[in-house]
Amino acid sequence: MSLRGLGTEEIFERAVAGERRALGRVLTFIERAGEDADIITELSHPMGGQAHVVGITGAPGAGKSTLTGQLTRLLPDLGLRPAVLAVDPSSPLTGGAILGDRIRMDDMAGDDVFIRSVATRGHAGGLALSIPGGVRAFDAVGYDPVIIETVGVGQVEVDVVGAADTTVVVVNPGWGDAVQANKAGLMEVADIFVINKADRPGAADSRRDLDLMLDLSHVTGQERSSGYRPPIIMTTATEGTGADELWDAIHAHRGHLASTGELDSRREARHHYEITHRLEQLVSAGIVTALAEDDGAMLVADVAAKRISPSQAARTLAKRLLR
Ligand SMILES: Nc1nc2c(ncn2[C@@H]2O[C@H](COP(=O)(O)OP(=O)(O)O)[C@@H](O)[C@H]2O)c(=O)[nH]1
Ligand SMILES: [Mg+2]
Repeated sequence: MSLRGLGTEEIFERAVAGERRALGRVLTFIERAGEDADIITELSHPMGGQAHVVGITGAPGAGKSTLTGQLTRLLPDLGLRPAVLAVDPSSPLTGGAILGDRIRMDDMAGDDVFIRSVATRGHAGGLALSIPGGVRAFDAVGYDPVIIETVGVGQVEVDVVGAADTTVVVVNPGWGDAVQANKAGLMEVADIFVINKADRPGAADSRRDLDLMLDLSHVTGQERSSGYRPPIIMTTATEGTGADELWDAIHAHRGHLASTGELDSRREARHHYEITHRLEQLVSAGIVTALAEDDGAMLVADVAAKRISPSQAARTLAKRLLR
């Protein structure tokens, strides 16, 4: 059925009713970050909070997409409806290649699975807002779990994926990978480690190295406080080996979160994070406006003429902004 002529609310309702094309449109609204996105946020927020949000991160080529593909193949058999938000720096704005090549994509186009590729370039609202928005939409529509796949580079990506309920860090055989992950701040956010490409030489060594790293105090803060130690799962994603074990570990982590009350605190952190970014956006927009207005321009002239200092000008504008 066509969506033409429908309002944002109606499109959202159709998405909730299970219309895939409507959900696709809802996700586009969120990415464009306009008025429609705000309406979707209002509608979807009260309905969310059900889905288990799983972040999967790691270097490009580590096998995140292949592994995610295996999970989406596995989960419907367990009665689950997984959705994937793949944050893909190589993807064009139109969301071209999803999870690698077309064959794999078609393979997974079942009704119980929804996969969305989000390009990082030309992103109006910024990933810091569109990822939580996309997760909320999937959640409201009844997908569970919601998997976020991101390359673990850049602060926003680490923040977003670290704010998932469960964060999976994927590395490959070879010590260098674990060191890179550590540098990128991924060790601290990992709830589960995956050594993918376990079919390659050195997988057992990597496991031992990772274990040693986990023994180091700076990454075991979490363990000390709650008795949880991130497990290390070996996978060969191209063959599907280990995907079921990974899901078991994700599921077990969810149980741990629920029993310790950490699920609530993680979600609180997520809200905190999103509110912060929304606030930053509002304030930035306010700054642009304030400076463009007449008295803003006058303050700039005053600074140029040395009647006031730049900090005085900024304080004056801040007072007006926060009024
Ligand atoms: N040998 C081997 N290759 C793999 C494995 N998993 C993924 N690959 C290959 O690694 C490449 C990158 O995989 P991809 O899932 O796109 O990685 P991503 O960038 O982390 O999403 C692809 O050519 C995959 O076929 C694995 O377990 N073993
Ligand atoms: Mg990928």
